[in-house]
Amino acid sequence: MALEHLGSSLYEALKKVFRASIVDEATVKELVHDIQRALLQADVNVKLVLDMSKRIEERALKEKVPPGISRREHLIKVVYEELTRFLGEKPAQIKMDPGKKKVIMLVGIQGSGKTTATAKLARYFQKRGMKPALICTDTYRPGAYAQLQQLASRINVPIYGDLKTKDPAKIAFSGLHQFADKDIVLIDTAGRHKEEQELIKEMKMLEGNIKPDEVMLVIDGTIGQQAMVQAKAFNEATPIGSILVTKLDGSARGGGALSAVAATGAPIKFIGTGEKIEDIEQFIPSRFVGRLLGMGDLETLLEKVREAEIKVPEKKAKAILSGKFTLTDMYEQFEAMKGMGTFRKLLKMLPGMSYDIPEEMLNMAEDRLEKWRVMIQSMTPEERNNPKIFNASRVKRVSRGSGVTEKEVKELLKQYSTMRRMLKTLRRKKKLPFFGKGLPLDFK
Ligand SMILES: Nc1nc2c(ncn2[C@@H]2O[C@H](COP(=O)(O)OP(=O)(O)O)[C@@H](O)[C@H]2O)c(=O)[nH]1
Ligand SMILES: [Mg+2]
Repeated sequence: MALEHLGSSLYEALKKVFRASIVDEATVKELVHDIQRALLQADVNVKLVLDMSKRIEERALKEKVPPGISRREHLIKVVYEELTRFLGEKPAQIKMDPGKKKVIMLVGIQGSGKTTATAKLARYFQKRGMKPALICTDTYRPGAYAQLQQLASRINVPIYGDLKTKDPAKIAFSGLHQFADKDIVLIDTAGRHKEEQELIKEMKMLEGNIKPDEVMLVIDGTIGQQAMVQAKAFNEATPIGSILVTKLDGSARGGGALSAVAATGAPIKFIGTGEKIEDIEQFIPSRFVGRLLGMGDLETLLEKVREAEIKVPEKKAKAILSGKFTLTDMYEQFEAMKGMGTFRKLLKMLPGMSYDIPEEMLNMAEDRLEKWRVMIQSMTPEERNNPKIFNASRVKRVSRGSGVTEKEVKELLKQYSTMRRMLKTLRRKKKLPFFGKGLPLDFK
């Protein structure tokens, strides 16, 4: 799924922020760069990309971080907000007046997905307890009525059509008359025009005749940035217009279409995400962004960041990097790994993403942690800070004091010196190193 691809590259970018040892200007710049690349790959307009990334950078670097949230959380929040703003701030709703029938007419060029969308919408409203009905006014394409009829029968929704007349307005009138008792009537139209101007003209003519409550333009999401032209013309031509962007499942250009439409200010109300009748959803920018990033809303996202964030004071991180690494530090690192369970779950939420934390590392951390805690507690502060002083009698004492074998104490000390050695070799790197097989040492 194309948008999923955009989502996973955006999430890859954020993951770096989750894992950076410190969040500084370089982190922000790298993130902005990664986001730019992800959006450009999804065919989003260059100017839009630059505008948005500039805003992210400015806000992340200049805004005062509110008390109670970390710089890291603030950065994620800024990204989330700017992505949401970029896709249109408020969700556009279909307003239903109780007791009053709603008539929605769907227009769009041939193949954009009108007929499918008509049935999808019927299903959408049916599921929400309303009584929908369909009218097919496509007298142009052979088989148009049969296509809609087939979809309608699958969801058990009544349909009106008339194969004997070529007059779409006449069909619509008869259908509306027949469906007087329905909550919502969806009118499918013929869309033979490749030309936007012609399409808009015909839409206006039909609209003038039928007088629907709402005209919904169906735009094929695979056309990428070109969607802008249609959305703009439409938005200018009709004050009661809304937009449904289809095929956001199959296209590498989905991000382009969506952002192009959003940029025109035309309200996107629904998106189509597959060929099946159920593959439709209301377009709620903030939720959509959350899903793109693999998380629900901003709060859930921040919660995840907090879970992933382990507070290792910067001073301490620096001390470790400069070569001071004690048993206490090591213990804290493994304690920190306990939080990895949630972090791992989070990473797995995005389909198609595999982030492999070796299973044995996690298990080891959890199983042994308790023992290590006891062993380290049985040590003197001097031993903890300078494990080099351990000799046979000290090992024996700790083993007795903590109820483990001497072998286990030695193992702990061996783990410690292995980690210490690794840290030494990685000392010059800016970020805190990884140990084991790709297990981050910390997430601060
Ligand atoms: N993958 C995918 N295909 C879609 C979607 N919406 C419509 N289609 C397909 O696009 C083609 C044209 O759809 P149709 O509804 O007949 O378009 P119309 O000519 O505008 O009425 C059909 O093969 C549909 O199955 C969508 O959201 N995702
Ligand atoms: Mg059709």
